Amino acid sequence: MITSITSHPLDDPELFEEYLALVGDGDEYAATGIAVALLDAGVPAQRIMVELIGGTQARVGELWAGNDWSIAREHAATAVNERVLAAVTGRLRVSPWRGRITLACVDGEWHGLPARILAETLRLDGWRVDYLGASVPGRHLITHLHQTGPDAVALSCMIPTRLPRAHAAITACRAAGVPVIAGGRGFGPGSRYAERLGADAWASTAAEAVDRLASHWPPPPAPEFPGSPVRDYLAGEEYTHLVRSRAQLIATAMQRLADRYPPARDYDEYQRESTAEDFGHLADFLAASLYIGEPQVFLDFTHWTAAVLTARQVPISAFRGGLHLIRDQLVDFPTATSTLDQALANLTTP
Ligand code: B12
Repeated sequence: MITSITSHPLDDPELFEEYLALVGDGDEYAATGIAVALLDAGVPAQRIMVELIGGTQARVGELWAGNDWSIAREHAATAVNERVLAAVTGRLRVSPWRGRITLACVDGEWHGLPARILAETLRLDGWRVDYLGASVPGRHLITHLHQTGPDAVALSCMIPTRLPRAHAAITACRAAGVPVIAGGRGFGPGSRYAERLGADAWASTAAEAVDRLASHWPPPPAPEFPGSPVRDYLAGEEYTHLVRSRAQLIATAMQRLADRYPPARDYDEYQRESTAEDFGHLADFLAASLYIGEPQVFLDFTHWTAAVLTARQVPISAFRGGLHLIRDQLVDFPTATSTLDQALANLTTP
């Protein structure tokens, strides 16, 4: 338990370290104690949710990626943060006066906590929020809109592989007459991807979303309404081929694996399963980068994967071999090939 709360407690790195240690230890009660003490000391709830809970959660991800924490410890920490968030928001009562927002994670998107933080932040700002949670299939989202008639849909996407589904959801919401604000790391570092997929607005954090929605909402309809902007690369030929041949691509890569990377001959069942899963991630990130027309989506993924593998003493040659096995099957597809070449070139520099 913290001993004292200074006038600007969230500027104190020690407080974050203490909270992180409790979360990492699964100590839900003590972690909640810190958050509630901050609230009682007058720290705005929005800052507790975004900076303390959200900031710690991002640190948890780094600790897992660096192989300092196991997946189990990461899951336990996430569960504690979810409980602390519930404890903080359970102490707040704000009557909605602004309007109604539907908040959903894109189909196949399981990162529910960032969206939950956003939901609670919007509630504090006077919105009535229907939080639909993780992985909401597009058609159910649209049914919900028809039943509730919200002023906005807030759509969360934390991994770029879900961007094609985000596009479908954005298009359907706008066709139903409800403007969409998009957000989450999957939409990239700026508003570019969100604009490309036809969203009416974008914000990088919950705090920014509050500001964006509080003024000039709804936005004037974009000129392309009701459809989303038609671009060559969205669902272009290369993307369509990759998605259709995904299963075959992975199966062939698995068959050729031991020739390209001989230690794979001794892989046990679990290792083979994980490798097939990794090929699936490769294919999905490549497909997303083709869909959105941004090789950087794939390059970020390979850069991050290389760091994760290195932290676990997996030789980078195994990863290079995997990239070649996918590339060899896509030689007729120039954008895919050049993206894979860039990724391979980047891997030479540790
Ligand atoms: C916890 C976690 C999980 C948990 C999620 C549990 C839960 N209930 O949320 C589980 C275990 C399910 C998970 C699974 C996976 N994860 Co994960 N996960 C994380 C982790 C550690 C934390 C996420 C989080 O809560 N962050 C804290 C929040 C507060 O961060 P934030 O982005 O700042 O949030 C703000 C904004 O995004 C914004 N925002 C969010 N939504 C919206 C919506 C709107 C409309 C607006 C305006 C704003 C907005 O507001 C938020 C608050 O300010 C991150 C690491 C990280 N650094 O974030 C990885 C991370 C997101 N995961 C990642 C990956 C790869 C995966 C998996 C593919 C792993 C795997 N191999 O299976 C799967 C994919 C599952 C899926 N299909 O969704 C990668 C994504 C990589 C990439 N290139 O995009 C990350 C970044 C890890 C990494 N690289 O270090 N994960």
